[in-house]
Amino acid sequence: VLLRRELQEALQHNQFELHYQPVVDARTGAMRGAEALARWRHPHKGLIPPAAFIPLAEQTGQIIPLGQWVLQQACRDLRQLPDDLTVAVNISPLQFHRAGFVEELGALLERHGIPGRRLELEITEGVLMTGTEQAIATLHRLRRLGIVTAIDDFGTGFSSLSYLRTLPIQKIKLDRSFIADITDHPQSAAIVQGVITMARHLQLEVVAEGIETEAQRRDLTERGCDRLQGFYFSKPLPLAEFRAGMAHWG
Ligand code: G
Ligand code: G
Ligand code: MN
Ligand code: NA
Repeated sequence: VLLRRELQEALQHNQFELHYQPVVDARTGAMRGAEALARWRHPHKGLIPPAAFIPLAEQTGQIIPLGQWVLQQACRDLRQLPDDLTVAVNISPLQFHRAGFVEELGALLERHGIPGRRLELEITEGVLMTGTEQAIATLHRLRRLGIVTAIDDFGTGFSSLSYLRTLPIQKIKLDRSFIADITDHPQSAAIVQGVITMARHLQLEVVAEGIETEAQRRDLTERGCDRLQGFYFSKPLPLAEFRAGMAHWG
């Protein structure tokens, strides 16, 4: 088991890395951005995926310094990426609701000379279940920095859809569980089509995650999905490999 102390040491000894997974334009296949995903390069256990340490970091509050490191590293990496490419970063509820979050982020962008439009934040529906008024204010302030906000894992939470009317968000990321059985289960296909249609009327961009096959790529494109992400295009890669692969993704 991973301990709080191990996580503390990992933060002190710089054992975290960001890997990047391309997000492509559904119609043209051209890469438009990437999602940054945290990895822990453990000295004995090898590469540890976020599912094994993010929940612990959230329980202990260590997600705050870890989240700050992630945002800082994303800004450093953005300087090595083309100006028209956006990077999406996952933000935990604790981070999002913390006082000073927007100010710190604004200062970070300024320090690195990164325009806000190059950064996207992925938040989960859970973020919106508490302190809605404050969440709306935070989203507006992020927007004023030019930052785009996406609802991640859309469709897996328990919150009401009514928040889509009131929240200043710009994107929906359809959870990969829907994509996985779209070709076998008409129910999943119906949900996906419903979300895409609704999003279009609300002028929200839709990203489908977990695209693994050509059939899924075609299906989601025909249904009007804007952006696609998944192993079919590429798994998440270390920055150097991601940059090397860029030419290939158009
Ligand atoms: O890369 P992988 O599919 O194993 O990621 C699993 C989950 O971990 C993702 O769904 C993502 O939400 C979460 N995750 C990855 N990187 C980060 C991060 O930097 N911060 C937070 N809060 N969550 C992350
Ligand atoms: O929860 P979130 O959507 O932020 O996390 C994305 C996670 O999904 C990453 O951990 C990444 O490794 C994983 N992932 C990305 N593409 C695919 C895919 O095509 N199939 C599956 N099963 N997982 C994927
Ligand atoms: Mn995500
Ligand atoms: Na997701």
